[in-house]
Amino acid sequence: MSDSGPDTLDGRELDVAIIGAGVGGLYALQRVRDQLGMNALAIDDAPALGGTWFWNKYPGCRVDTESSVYAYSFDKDLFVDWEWSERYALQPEVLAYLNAVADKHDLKRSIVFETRITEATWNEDKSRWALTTAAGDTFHARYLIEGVGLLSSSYAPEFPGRGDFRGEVLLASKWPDNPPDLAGKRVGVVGTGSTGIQIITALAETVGHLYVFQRTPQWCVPLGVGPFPDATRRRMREDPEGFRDWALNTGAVFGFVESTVSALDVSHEERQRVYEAAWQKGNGFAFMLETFSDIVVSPEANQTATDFIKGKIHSIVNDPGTAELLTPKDYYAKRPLAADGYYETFNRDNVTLVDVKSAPIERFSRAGLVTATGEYALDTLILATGFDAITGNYLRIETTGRGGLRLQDKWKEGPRARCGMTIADFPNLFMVFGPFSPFTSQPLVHEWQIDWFTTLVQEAEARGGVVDTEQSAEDAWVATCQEQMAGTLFAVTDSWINGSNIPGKPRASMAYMGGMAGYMAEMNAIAEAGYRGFRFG
Ligand code: NA7
Repeated sequence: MSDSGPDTLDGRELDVAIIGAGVGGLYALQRVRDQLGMNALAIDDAPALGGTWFWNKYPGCRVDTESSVYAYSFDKDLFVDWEWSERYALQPEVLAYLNAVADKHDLKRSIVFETRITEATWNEDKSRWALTTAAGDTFHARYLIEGVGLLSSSYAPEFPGRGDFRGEVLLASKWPDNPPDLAGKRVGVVGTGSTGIQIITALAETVGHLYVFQRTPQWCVPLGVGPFPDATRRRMREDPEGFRDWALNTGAVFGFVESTVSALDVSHEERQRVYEAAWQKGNGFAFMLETFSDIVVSPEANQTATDFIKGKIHSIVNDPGTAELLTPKDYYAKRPLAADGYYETFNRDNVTLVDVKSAPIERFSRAGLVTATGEYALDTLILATGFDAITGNYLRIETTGRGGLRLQDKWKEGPRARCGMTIADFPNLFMVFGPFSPFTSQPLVHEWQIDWFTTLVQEAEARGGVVDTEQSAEDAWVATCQEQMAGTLFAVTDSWINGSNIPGKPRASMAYMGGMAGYMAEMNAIAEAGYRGFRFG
């Protein structure tokens, strides 16, 4: 338990319990404790705050969303005065920012660290949640906010023979505080998603030899790392609220305005010009969404983008066989990747691309990793194998709502929730960026959702102290999201977005694809209609 948080949770009666002290949990705490004057605590199993930014401190870890929109706006002074040094902040800078927010608002005294919530049970008679920790403490809260993270429940495949391996195995998403010095070592990386490509580009120059174990290649563009742009800083300082409102109304809130032009409505030359400019500028989300409007919905438009990136791969990578292995065969419709110099890395003599699609990883050996066709001697193996995304951390808490309904049963075939925030039959429970939230970057949207559902909490306080979601309203929200997702190529392209990265996980639609402006309009309409689809009392 932290020095600054309370000594014990056992027996405590709270207005609000917040699970998680990451980007979502921290603002939720400030909002309910300081703005609404409620008795609240946040609980996190990490020894310090930051959530995903606490755990993910692997080499090269940085945001690949513009830093300008990777911040809270509720504290206008910090929003404009925080001096982001880079356009895409490195992990230590993001963590420093979150600590600065927490220090300024004295949040740490209300956070209980190194404590895992294992059970949450709704008590119908007392209209409150009973929460149990891994240590066996029980406490109660009238409202429960879960800021448990979209991409925080780590996934690591279990290759047989782990005990035989004499080297070290590191999980990127649980990077140790005192990592081994990898300079000059033989290092393997399994996984070539957003995490893997950051590690690969960060380590290639310093390690002795890097083995990249790639199962499925992904389309990758440069990121365009550089200093924080002065023009953006000026815009934020001149009109912070205007900047925030602009960002929230840009579509997916990544710091640029989404295109409204079809890739198929312009000439081949114009397309190449637009793609080349986007490549030079960098940023995966921008390459996917700022260039043309239909890359993620039209197979033909998608192919214009993939033809361009394919051309880049083959012009950059010297060995044609390696270039071919690095070229994806599926749509450009996963969470887009961006890293400077990624493809160039494979021209280095000390980097070997190992295709583990055609020759899967079989087991560890004493010396390293064994695939169907060979053994690779390693000092260190890094697993960048992703997350049980979106639903994973909710389902790790044994959660029981009205009438003994278990969340684990309700979500057996995939999540069911309304507005990305509430779940029918789980009263007074609010998720920060839960399933069926908008497909956007996160901090500003977390803040927006927290403001919205805590205003609903105030409404509940005035109307009996309990609010639940009507089943029909939840069904309608899920149906809308399913319909939106079915119109995109994300639905048919394997990735964590639809759950297909985790063996045995049901493939499902889990996001609202109508853009942040559409989402805000729907949420505002619900509130203005007296919280249509919610039951009070
Ligand atoms: P991702 O994007 O889910 O990538 C995980 C990678 O790990 C991907 O290349 C997987 O290959 C690979 N993987 C997983 N299991 C295996 C096995 N058994 N063998 C070989 N390769 C494997 O996770 P990230 O952490 O990179 O990124 C997730 C999000 O975190 C990201 O979007 C950011 O927003 C933060 P596959 O494609 O499944 O063949």
